[in-house]
Amino acid sequence: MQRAHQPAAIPDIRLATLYRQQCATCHGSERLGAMGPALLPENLERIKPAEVLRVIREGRPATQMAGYAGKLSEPEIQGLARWVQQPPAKPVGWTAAEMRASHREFVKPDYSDKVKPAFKVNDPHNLFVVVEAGDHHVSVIDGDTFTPITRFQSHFALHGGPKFTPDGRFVYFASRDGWVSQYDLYTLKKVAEIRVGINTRNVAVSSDGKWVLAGNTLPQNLVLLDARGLKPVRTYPVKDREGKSSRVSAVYDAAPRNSFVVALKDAPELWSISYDPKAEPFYSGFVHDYKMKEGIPTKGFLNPRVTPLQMVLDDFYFDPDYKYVMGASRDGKAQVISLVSRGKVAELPLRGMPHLGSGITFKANGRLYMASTNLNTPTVTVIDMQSWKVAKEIPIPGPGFFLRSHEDTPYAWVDSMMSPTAKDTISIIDKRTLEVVRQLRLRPGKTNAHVEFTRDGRYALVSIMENPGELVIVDAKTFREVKALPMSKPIGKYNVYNKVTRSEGTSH
Ligand code: DHE
Repeated sequence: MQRAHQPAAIPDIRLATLYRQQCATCHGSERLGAMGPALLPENLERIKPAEVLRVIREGRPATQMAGYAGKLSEPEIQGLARWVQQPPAKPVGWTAAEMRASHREFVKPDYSDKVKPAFKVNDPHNLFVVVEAGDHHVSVIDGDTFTPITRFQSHFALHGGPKFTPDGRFVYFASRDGWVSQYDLYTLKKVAEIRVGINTRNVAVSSDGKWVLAGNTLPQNLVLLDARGLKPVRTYPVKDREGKSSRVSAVYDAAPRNSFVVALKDAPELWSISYDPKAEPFYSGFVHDYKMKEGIPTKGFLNPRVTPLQMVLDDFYFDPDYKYVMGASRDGKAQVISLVSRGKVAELPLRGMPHLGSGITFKANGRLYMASTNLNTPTVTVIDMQSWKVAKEIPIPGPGFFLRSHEDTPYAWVDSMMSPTAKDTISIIDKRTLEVVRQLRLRPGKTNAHVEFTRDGRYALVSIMENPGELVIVDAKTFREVKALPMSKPIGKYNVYNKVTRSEGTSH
């Protein structure tokens, strides 16, 4: 049988040279990223191999990334696409010196509370920050008039919710490849940025507005930054009680407890780091290489305190007082942990793959409930937070990712974006009856997902997560569309007031 002619594969050594010649200026000589994103397997794992190939061949619109079709041969393009998805010959790291060298302060803002927004806006607390993943931009939208105020380029692939200072003036973004940026919503200027790692999970901002904590998976550490200008203050290697390194799953701000909470991906531990200067000292019971020894009293302020867990739990939801945390493991087991007694208080009988991180709380019929989506089961699970029992599994047309509500609406809105057939459906749940009362398909066939309410709960903003996509504004009482703004794959949108007041219907 005659074989079709296959061009000979290009040897790695030639691909490494091609990379140096064609890609290193923007993506860094060690593939750690520079003006362009890092090109390492960890950074590319969320991009389909066919998409990597397409971007090298055709470029990425609205960025500096030009297409190489015509400049490189097809086997060279295919070889490079394969090569950047392989681990590098030498393991990569990110040193403290590299982090410090990446730090840039663009402006020195006047931090006094005399400063007011430099543009016309009725209510600076009703601004929305919209993360547009299609072309890596952020839009700021006036939540009273639904008009765009500004749009600026972000780092590549922001992930997680932007976090705000308590006054709502400064917002912080984290990119998957380690950049943390501070932006001033009053002057509409980027204040500072720093690259804290090669792979970052997310950031949290302390409720006193003084600290930003970033959690990394590469290197496996936490980086504490000064919230005013993002200078690094301290790096915490993430090692468990046996000294074994762990990736960070996420960092959270437990405002009522004046502390950060850190979820670990590889160790059965939960960490709290108090940012209260008057925090009580504690016996660390915690050994690692930054000056803490087992059993030695440790200053409470800015030192990690470990809560041992029975299993690795890495997706969390907190009760409104941050006394309890509900945690889920990768294989779907879930428990309630007390942050006060630092131990397990209940098992949660959940099915599938609960997405506690998307949870909301609400009061109905005299009970406090928590509800969250499930990444592989077409239900919203409602948990009674007094008994820690499942109150109801509400069926929706497909597994959902994001769930949202607001104190001033009786409804919770959930997408089914994990389902190829129902990704265009938003289900509206009545919080009083725990029934789906309405379904919206704002743009049939397209991903309709991630809802956030205006400050007063009167309107819901829904992403059409496509490129080109839209931000659709819907009247939360009549469910009628009132306006749509063109956007480039808007992933998440965040209302300043709902975030800084920790609305029970949104993420914190
Ligand atoms: Fe996220 C938040 C983890 C995939 C969009 N995501 C978070 C948070 C965590 C998390 C821990 C809370 C951090 C915060 O807001 O500070 N996400 C994970 C994963 O482990 C997962 C499943 C796989 C991964 O590769 O990380 C994952 N996330 C996604 C996506 O595929 C999404 C849909 C698109 C994208 O851009 O990556 C996505 N995640 C988001 C968004 C938030 C988020 C929009 C903020 C939600 C909010 O409304 O606050």
